[in-house]
Amino acid sequence: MSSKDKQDQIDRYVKGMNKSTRRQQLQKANKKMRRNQASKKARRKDWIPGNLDVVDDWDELEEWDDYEDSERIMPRDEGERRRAVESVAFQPAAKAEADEGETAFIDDEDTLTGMVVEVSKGLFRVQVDDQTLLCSLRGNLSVTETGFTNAAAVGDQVIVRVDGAGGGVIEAVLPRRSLLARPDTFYSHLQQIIVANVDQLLVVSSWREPHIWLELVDRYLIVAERNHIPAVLCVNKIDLLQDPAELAATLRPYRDLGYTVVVTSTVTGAGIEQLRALLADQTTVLAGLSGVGKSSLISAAEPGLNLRTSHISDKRQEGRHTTTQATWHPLAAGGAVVDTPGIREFGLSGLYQADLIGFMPDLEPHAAGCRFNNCLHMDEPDCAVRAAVENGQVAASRYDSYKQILSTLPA
Ligand SMILES: Nc1nc2c(ncn2[C@@H]2O[C@H](COP(=O)(O)OP(=O)(O)OP(=O)(O)O)[C@@H](O)[C@H]2O)c(=O)[nH]1
Ligand SMILES: [Zn+2]
Repeated sequence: MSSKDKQDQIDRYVKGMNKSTRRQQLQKANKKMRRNQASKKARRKDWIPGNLDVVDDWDELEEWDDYEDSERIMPRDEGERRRAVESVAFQPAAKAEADEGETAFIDDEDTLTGMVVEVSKGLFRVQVDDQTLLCSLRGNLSVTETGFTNAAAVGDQVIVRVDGAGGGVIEAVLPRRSLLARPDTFYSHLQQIIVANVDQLLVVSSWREPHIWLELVDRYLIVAERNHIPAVLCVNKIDLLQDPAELAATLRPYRDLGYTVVVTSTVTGAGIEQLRALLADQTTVLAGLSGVGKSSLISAAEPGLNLRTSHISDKRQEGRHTTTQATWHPLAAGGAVVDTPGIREFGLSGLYQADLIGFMPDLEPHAAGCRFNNCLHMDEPDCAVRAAVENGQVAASRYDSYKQILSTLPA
């Protein structure tokens, strides 16, 4: 059965249920998903995304009743979140009501659930418990319907059919709770997934050497906003700080926006404990200019972890210098850090000038007061955003970033 047929079947079943039964089943499914943290033998009845925190607020579910109308304006991952819970909650029952004789998609004992930790040259390294399997992708694992050019990425939870010789085939990719994607280089209407199931983006700067570059910080925050991923700011090399008031003023707009800011030094050890706590049990993608101290910070927070050398050793892997989109580094306390070279370049592709302000939540509310609907908040008369900067409601540094970033975007 195609995934669309499966979804249709679920939709039909859901429509026939009353609200409270439906709600109960959704709650049960969510509990089941939370319980099912560890990887283990995958049976069809266990087809549950591991640590998928699909719904935080169950009251939101009431609003899902109208999803058919709202789905068109829902971000892709919202729709995906909804379908993930629904498929766990309703699929077995919907299936039972449908054609009894239909055979299950995956129902044998040779499959395992695991997580993709490396993608290279069309092959996937999948972590299953404490071993890694080198896997290929099932030939007909379709990417055409998904809007993505790759079927699986680092961080994806997958179902693997083992071949008994240390390898396997990825049979299915489980629903994602979030992802970091960029427009594909060749098919710009499609997205390429860089990392799946990301919990947070850690934006690392150094206070000096190199000097903190706020435009880049703001670019990363926009990347996080566009991907609906929370961001945490880390300002490193704080041992080089001379004027604490300058630091406080620089970071104030971010604290006001509600971002967690951690100030660190790998020389004095300042902030490392706080950083370690922020990383624990989270999948964190690292972003930051070369030389700001990402490697040093991660080694300080997790002794023994070296970002620049892969943790994976396997004699079948040819060479260490294969280019990968993302490298996965598990943490002893749970969670992982993911290093993604090139995040800066791809971050804002596909963004147009008029959309930019929508990803800067401190500037955006003021735009409603501009005289012109199509105001880009540069030199237009009666611009309320510029007025907000002049009267101190919006930080000048954030507006400077806005102008600089705007000048790099297509109209
Ligand atoms: N003064 C000072 N220097 C630091 C600190 N953290 C790292 N460094 C130095 O900064 C330089 C760059 O550190 P790395 O950890 O390699 O930086 P990175 O961000 O991983 O750089 P790339 O690997 O190029 O992305 C090294 O010489 C470190 O010793 C710090 O807190 N204070
Ligand atoms: Zn304006």
